[in-house]
Amino acid sequence: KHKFWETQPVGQFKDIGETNLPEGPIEAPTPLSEVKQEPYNLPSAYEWTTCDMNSEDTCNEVYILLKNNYVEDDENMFRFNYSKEFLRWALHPPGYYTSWHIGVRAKASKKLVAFISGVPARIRVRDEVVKMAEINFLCVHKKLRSKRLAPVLIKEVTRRVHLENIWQAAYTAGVVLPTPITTCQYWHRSLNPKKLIDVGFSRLGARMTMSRTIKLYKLPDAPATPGFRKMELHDVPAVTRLLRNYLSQFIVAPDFDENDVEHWLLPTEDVVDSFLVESPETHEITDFCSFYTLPSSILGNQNYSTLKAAYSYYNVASKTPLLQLMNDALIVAKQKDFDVFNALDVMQNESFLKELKFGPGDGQLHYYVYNYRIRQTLKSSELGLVLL
Ligand code: MYA
Ligand code: JJ1
Repeated sequence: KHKFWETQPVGQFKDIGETNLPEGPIEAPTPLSEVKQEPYNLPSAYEWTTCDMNSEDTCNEVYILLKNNYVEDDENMFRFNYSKEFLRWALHPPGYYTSWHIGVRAKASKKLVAFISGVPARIRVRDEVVKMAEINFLCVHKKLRSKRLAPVLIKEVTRRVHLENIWQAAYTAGVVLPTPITTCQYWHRSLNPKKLIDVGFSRLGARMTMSRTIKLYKLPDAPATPGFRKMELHDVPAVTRLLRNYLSQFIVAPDFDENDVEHWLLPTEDVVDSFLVESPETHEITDFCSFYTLPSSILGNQNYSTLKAAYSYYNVASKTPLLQLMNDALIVAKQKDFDVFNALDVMQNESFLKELKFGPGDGQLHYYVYNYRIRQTLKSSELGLVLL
């Protein structure tokens, strides 16, 4: 059934329940001299290109490919529209490799027709920190689908990751592949219910009017927690301590150092927002919340072309109740004109989703690791990792 994935070092469906298999790498690393030195073959009309995202033109080509061909919901009403600034941020964390930003062009026109990317990350699985690649933005142009190009892209990024002596990877997908380490549910909190209903993102509930719905989702004008403010550069050490301590309770989570926190969590306009609570008395940093900006194109609506969505990222509540902290996150997201606030049921998110009027979406997100066996499927609340 999975002609490609059956050949790869990933958990296979037939092994589910085989609790005796050891946790850890499925295949041992090979000497670097044994890693294939040449790129995999593409159909003869296509060629490999390495995408330098610092180049305005290249970044624009990747942006346009994804804008027109990336992930849609199951009814093809919305398509992710990652901004250029977001893509540059997502692909340039500390220690990134330009060689892992891989495109395919049509030889004749030089048009970019496919893409896949990786970035390096240290991911902790129970008590082991594993160097991995996070694979994202796999995309094949709509006109080139179902020609088995995706396996070639995946093999090529695998080869280039191996050349850097890295042998594991983490990735997410909306489709079921062999085999998820966990499956997460998307939840949505309406901030602009009228627009969400007008574009078909949500529906008027039974026995609900528009004005009752607007009232239901109303939020205060300003955050409630004293000392709630935007994160700044000088907060990086304190946020790193808070976050490392918090993430230590999850079975799979990133091993963030200060450089990672500066890159991934320091606010970047229209890309990532982070807030914290600084105790007005002690000036201690006690709580933290963050979300990233990922708009979706609205396909075929007369009145609107973009849905502005915030996605919950990493949140830590050590003094403020998590419910109150996330309510403040909703308030600042509303102030910033987001239409919807999305979250997965990872970490402790279940504790606030229903009370803060999130509703379950029709999408799920499956998490995977490549070449690393995890003994049992995790609960989504045991996962401390959010990929973009
Ligand atoms: S997830 C986002 C993926 N992108 C989209 O959904 C955008 C819209 N769709 C497309 O662009 C195409 O439909 C894609 C497939 C490119 C997805 N992950 O070429 P094909 C398998 C992995 O004929 P197409 C993200 O970015 C499928 O099961 N495999 O199909 C993370 C089949 O294999 P098998 C997938 O539809 C990506 C084969 O591809 C996915 O033209 C992580 C068919 O190929 C998917 N999302 O193209 C990648 N969808 O027969 C893995 C389909 O075996 C990274 N397939 O079932 C692994 C780690 C690598 C690094 C390792 C380092 C050590
Ligand atoms: O956004 C999603 N679903 C929305 C829109 C559904 C439109 C019709 N299909 C949804 N809306 C309901 C909201 C409602 C608000 C009031 C309270 C009740 C709920 O459910 C879904 C997630 O739910 N998104 C997708 O399907 C996009 C793809 C998700 C897989 C992503 C794979 C990414 C790979 C990255 O590497």
